[in-house]
Amino acid sequence: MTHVLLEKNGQVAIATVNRPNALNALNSAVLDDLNETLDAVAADEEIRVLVLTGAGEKAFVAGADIAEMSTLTKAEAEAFGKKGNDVFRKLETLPIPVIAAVNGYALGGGCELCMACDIRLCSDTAVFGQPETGLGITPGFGGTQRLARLIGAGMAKQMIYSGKNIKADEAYRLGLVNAVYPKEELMPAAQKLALSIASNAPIAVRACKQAINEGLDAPMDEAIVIEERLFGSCFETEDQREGMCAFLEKRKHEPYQNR
Ligand code: DAK
Repeated sequence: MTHVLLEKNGQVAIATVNRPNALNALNSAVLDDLNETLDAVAADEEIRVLVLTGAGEKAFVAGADIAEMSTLTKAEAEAFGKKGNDVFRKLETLPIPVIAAVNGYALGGGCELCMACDIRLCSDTAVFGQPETGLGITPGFGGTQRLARLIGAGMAKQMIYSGKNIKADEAYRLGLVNAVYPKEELMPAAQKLALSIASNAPIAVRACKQAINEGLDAPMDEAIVIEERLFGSCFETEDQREGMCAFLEKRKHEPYQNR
């Protein structure tokens, strides 16, 4: 895989979209490599948190590849949209948390990519936007759905209809990102957060991700049942027993074993 680099530091892995000459634009080859990377991460039981970022100085991901898209037929465009949506959905439902470290432009498919992650941190140089209507198309990798869920329909419609980009401070104000850092502090901050998540019980973290994701799409009466089921699934695990015994015995818990 050349278009996505995967680096593993113990329980935290960093995946870097690596096509800096095209500002990491997503073509079919990048989507294929991202798909393979996610499969590899999901299969590696040691990895507890994934950080996703972009190569180079300017961009997280500057969108789907406009050159590749420009000549697509309707049928090919639908297939391309499905390919991207399948990969983004795999990312969104990966059984571990994913932190997007948005280190520059996150436009179109790039904004959509970071929205499929659990948590977004960004550099003060980051720029977000859904410029598709200016290109004669709609967002195609989930932008019309995830942006409205994250920042509300009113602001999502304004961003998508106008195609206007927003800077990091505005993205923070809207709740699109959780925090903004000076460029050089972004990756250390993402890794620090990743380590703190990785130190918690993986079965519980995974259950929380599933409960939040599935519950958001369900009516409250059903959502609360999803939570009850996942809450129950943590019990009788080694990590639940150790976590609670450690509290009662007033000691620090042993490292969690994912069992
Ligand atoms: N696609 C292809 N190449 C791109 C690119 C992109 N999205 N963004 C940048 N590049 C390439 C540039 O063409 C340039 O290549 P060379 O000319 O050097 O060969 C190189 O990256 C450096 O870019 P610039 O020279 O333009 O760099 P600047 O710093 O001057 O400008 C910029 C940076 C980010 C403001 C500018 O590159 C830009 O505006 N880029 C396009 C941003 C954009 O519009 N992104 C949204 C793309 S549309 C769907 C599926 C998916 C989608 C929609 C529908 N279905 C199937 C339904 C998704 C759509 C999108 O993401």
